[in-house]
Amino acid sequence: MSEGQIPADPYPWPFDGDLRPANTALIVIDMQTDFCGIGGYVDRMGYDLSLTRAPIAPIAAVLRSMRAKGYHVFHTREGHRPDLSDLPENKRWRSRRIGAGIGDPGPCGRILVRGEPGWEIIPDLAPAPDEVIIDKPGKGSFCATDLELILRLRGIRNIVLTGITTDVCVHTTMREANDRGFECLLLEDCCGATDAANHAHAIRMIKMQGGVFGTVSNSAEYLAHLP
Ligand code: C5J
Repeated sequence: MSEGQIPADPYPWPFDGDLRPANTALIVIDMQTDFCGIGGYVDRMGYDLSLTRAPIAPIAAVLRSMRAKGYHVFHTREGHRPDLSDLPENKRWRSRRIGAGIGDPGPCGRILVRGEPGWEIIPDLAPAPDEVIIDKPGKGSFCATDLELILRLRGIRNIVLTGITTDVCVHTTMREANDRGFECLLLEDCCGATDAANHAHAIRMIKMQGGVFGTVSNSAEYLAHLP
């Protein structure tokens, strides 16, 4: 491992040691009430909220440090237009089938609809005024958004992935970013899934083939070595 690299598995990150605030962004994925709050989408589906709330404190620590050091920070929100014109029929049908219909009313407003209380990012991780917010209709953060354009315009090459859920929106985003040539690091305690085994398997998948989508570290190692 050289100066300027983060200890990670299966390789220290970034691969070439070029880690600077100017070329590196933190992405905080979908830390919305719908995914980790009482009465939100994940709660309505009956999953254990402690799993998707576990990354809140580690993400807050990473956010504090990266903000202080001048790194780029991005946030994403999964959600649909109020008229649901960007909601695929099969996505709605599947969600209704399990009692958490996207677009339907719930305790936090209409589920996964832009502008509703459940769709908001939780106050603990509220974006700062100068941070980029990407609204996405799907699981990946690059699909039908301007994320790639903004990353390229800013000269960002390294991406640190955090948020929920590890196996769905975080993994999809990491795969999309990797295919576009971005150098990806996932912080495992800064992510959570609706199922603990799926979280573990999603982490394991990244480490295959020498780091098939990037590499994996944790917030303590990351913060101890972040220049
Ligand atoms: C899901 C997400 N799991 N943010 N969305 O539907 O991972």
